[in-house]
Amino acid sequence: MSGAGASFEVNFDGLVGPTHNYAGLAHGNLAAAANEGLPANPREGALQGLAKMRWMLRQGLVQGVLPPQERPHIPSLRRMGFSGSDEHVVATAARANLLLLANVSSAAAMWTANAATVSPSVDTGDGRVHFTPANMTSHFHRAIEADTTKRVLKAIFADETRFAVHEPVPFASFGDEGAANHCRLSSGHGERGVEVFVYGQSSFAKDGGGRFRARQSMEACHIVATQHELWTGGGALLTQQSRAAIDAGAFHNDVVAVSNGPVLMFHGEAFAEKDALFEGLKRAGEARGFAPVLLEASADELTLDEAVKSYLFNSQIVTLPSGAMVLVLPHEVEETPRAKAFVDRVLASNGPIREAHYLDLRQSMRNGGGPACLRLRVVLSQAEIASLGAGVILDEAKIDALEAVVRRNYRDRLELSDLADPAMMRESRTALDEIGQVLGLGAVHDFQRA
Ligand code: SUG
Repeated sequence: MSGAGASFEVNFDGLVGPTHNYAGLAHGNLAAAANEGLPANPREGALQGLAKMRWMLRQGLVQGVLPPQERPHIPSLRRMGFSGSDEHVVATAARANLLLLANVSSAAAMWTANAATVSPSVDTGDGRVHFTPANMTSHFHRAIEADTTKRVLKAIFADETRFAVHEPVPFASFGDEGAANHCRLSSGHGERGVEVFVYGQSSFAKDGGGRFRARQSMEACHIVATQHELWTGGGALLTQQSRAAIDAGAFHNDVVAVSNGPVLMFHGEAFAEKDALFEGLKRAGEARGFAPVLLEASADELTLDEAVKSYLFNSQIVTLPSGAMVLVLPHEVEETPRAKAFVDRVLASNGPIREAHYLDLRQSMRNGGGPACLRLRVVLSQAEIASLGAGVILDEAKIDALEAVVRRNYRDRLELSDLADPAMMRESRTALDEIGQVLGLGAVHDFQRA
């Protein structure tokens, strides 16, 4: 909460979907590639995510949730020419190409850091909270998220006097992966901030030039910053991810950097032009009354490989009601001695981060999704929270109800071949209907609107 007029950072975590599986679909994502073909446990994944949400709630934070999406995504298969009953569509797609069915069955919408880029009302030209749903055009299994994401955001942030939910960035070549490549620094959540957009490369670059392709385009960053009306007063900075980071498996910048308030915690090799970024942050901070707190892990202290393996920087830094900050990290950091040593050094340094909390998110982590991937940050004033169009802000009873839905409807083992089971589609729809009822969401999924 900031001093001037209560504002809250609300984390909207994505609920893991009933079809969570390991199909190895994501390029440049080392965990997803390494775990391809492993049986998944969607029930455990969803319960791990809900335990994280409950922990946040119990710290006195405002915690939200976004629903899973309809998977398998029948409308995508129909657009490809599959026809007949929904069951027939799934069966014929499975016979034609099981990998295609895996793509339209991915539960990847759970990583809501890729749902949208969000600019709080204090930062924007028209004083509304702006959202641009990510187009996710780098991967087919993720590009099919954008339409439903937009619908869900419009249902929740429905009041157009307070919220602007834009169209996703147009033109597939301008890849936009949302808040995973966006940091915001400010003195407090409710104070005007500087928004840092981190791109992999320009869509017009002649040469991709590396092991993995960059997912976030420079042009998409420009478009989002422009439609969010951030440029006035230097409210946005664009900076490039280093090629070394992308090639080490940092497919999103949130694998190597995380911010909160005036703090930026990052790996020394995360950015292509670190000094220029620091200079820009310093100037922006001077104009906004804060000095950036830069917490850097040097390459000597921790290699990029260790950073990617442990997911140290895919942690959340949250400000408790007391004003102290807590690092929320995956267990894998505790199990990586040099990553843990960095955390201990940060805690001992007497800076703003006072505590570390380690969580078990292994189901999501095996697909390259740590604590930070699972949440979309939305800074909201009390009045903005009061105006939300659905019951997506959690309390203990809602978490209990969501856990019950998961226990009732989610499988505890899922392999690729199970996706062809027509019962899977029906179970998934029942779960989504029940989740929608708990959250008062209305008909946001295609199957509910038919
Ligand atoms: O896009 N994994 C996701 C992980 C996204 C993590 N998000 C952030 N870093 N914010 C991705 O790479 C794997 C799904 C599969 O392979 O089945 C996947 O899509």
